[in-house]
Amino acid sequence: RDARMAQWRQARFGMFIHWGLYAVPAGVWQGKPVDGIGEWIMYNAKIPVADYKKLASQFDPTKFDAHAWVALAKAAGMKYIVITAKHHDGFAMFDSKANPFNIVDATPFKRDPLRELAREAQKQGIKLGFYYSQDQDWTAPGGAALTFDKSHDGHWDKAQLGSFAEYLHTKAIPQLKELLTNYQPSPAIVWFDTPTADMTPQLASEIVALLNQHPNLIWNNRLGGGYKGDTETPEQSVPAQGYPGRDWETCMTINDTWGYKSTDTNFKSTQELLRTLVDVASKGGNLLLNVGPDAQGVIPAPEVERLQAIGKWLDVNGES
Ligand code: FUL
Repeated sequence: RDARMAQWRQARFGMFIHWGLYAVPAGVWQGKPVDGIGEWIMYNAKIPVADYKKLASQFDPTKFDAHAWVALAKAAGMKYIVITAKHHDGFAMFDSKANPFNIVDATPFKRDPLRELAREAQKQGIKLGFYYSQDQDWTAPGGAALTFDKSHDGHWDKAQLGSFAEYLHTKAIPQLKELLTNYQPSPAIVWFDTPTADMTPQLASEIVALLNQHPNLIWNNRLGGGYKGDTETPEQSVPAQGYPGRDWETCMTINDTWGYKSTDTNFKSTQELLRTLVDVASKGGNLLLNVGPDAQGVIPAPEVERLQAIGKWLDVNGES
């Protein structure tokens, strides 16, 4: 475990990328701003599955440039990147044979950004990991939807109903296999998210069996089914004492959203971000700082500026 974690522990600073179909509505649905984080728009506006799926035909991020994204991460002093391969909306940002709701089959763009990023990450010498929403999936029958209110099970469209085990066996596990085997190099990290009670120890163990075929793989504590994974994942905060005896990574947004939202301009200052980075590093953790590219494939300029400024500061004051 120590050998596997050594590089991750030294990394200190990584780039989180939340990029998906939600960048198309960008926080606005039917002309009205929707409260909450951008990548949750389908849930918060209770968008019917069929309507949400139609967004794919409008998603053509021709300004996406894997070289530029990786170069930006490097310029910021980041040592790894974790990108959303599939978020809770169920849309795969990669070439998937397991399910047609993906960027290659369902959009005019037709390219696989994860493949392009994997190639660039290798060229530029930086690690790449994939975020995968294994439990919530709002467009696949049987996929979970978090319940914040106990009077219903979280779903809002009949098309979402089905067996969770079947969803796992026909979509999530096959797609995880694709992510673990179709990319060169294979991902360094799988970042799971929002486990619900649907993920029983038995079902989770099927995923763990798959993960165990990749002995160098690092995965976080959000799989569910009682598994603790390799890393703790405090969100939007730095734990006062760190996590003695555990590896940990604070993930944080630069503004208030993970996925692009046109109306969110509440950007933290470079100074505040640097303080957070130093705070995290001094307590032995990593900082996974998020960017939210838009529907053209462009990382918002205020985010780029801050990352470049952080990199300049690290060049003068950092360790490496
Ligand atoms: C959360 C998710 O629900 C958010 O959308 C985001 O991906 C964050 C990093 O994890 O719990």
